Amino acid sequence: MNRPTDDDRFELYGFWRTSATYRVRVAFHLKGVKPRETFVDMDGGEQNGEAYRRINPLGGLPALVDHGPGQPPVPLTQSLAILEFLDELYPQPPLLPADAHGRARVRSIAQMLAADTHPLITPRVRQYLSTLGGFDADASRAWLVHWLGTGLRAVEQRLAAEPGTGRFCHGDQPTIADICLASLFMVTGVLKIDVGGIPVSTRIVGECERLPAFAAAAPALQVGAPAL
Ligand SMILES: N[C@@H](CCC(=O)N[C@@H](CS)C(=O)NCC(=O)O)C(=O)O
Repeated sequence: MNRPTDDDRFELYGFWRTSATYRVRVAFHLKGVKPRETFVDMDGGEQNGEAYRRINPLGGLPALVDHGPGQPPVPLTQSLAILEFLDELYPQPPLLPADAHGRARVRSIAQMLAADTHPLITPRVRQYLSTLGGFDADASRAWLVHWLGTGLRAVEQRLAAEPGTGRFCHGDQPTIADICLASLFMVTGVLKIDVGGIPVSTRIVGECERLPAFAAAAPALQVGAPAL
C-alpha cells in the first residue's frame, strides 16, 4: 500500500489541457497517489518565464518535484521518464509488462506518440510556424492534421496487426502505451481534429476512458479549465 503521506510528497507543475501533464495525472491516479498541483499558465506563456525555466530549461510541462524526506530537490521532467519513475516507486498496478519483449513493444508504441508525434504539435512549434514560418491559419491546421494523423495511423497499423494487442494496447491491462495513446486523443479532442479510420485505437481509448484514473485526468476537470 502507498503510505498516506505520499499524497503530499509530490508537486506536479502542469496546465489543465496539456497532454504530457495528462499522462502523469493518469499515472498518479492509477497508482492511487495524489500530487499537489502547481498551475503554470501555458496560454499566458508562463512556461517560458524565468521562474519555470529554472525548473525545466526547455519550458515544457509537466515537471515533478519530489518533496519526500532526503530526496534531491531536482525537478523531474519528461512525462515518459516520470511515468517510469512512478512505476518504479509504486509497482502496483504495473504500467509496463513483465517480459522484456512486451516492455520494448509498449515503450516503442509510447515513443511513437510521445516522442515522434507530440513534439510536432506543441505550442512552441505552432507559434514558430505561425510567426517566423509564415504559416496562416489554414496551413497551421493542415500541419496539425497531417502530423497527428501520421502518428496515430502508424500506431493504428501496429495495434491492428500485432498479436500483443488486447483489450488495451498490450494485453488486458493499461500501460504507458495506453496513457500516451489516450493523451493524443485528448489533443485531437481539444483541437477538434477527427483523424478517422483508426478503429482499434478508438476502441482502446474508449476502454481507457471508462477507467476512473483516465476519467479523473480529463482536461475539463482540472484546475484552470474554463467552465462548461
Ligand atoms: N516531451 C515532453 C513534452 C513536454 C511539452 O512540450 N509539453 C507541452 C504541453 S503538452 C508544453 O509544455 N508546451 C509548451 C510550449 O510548447 O510552449 C514530455 O513528454 O514531458
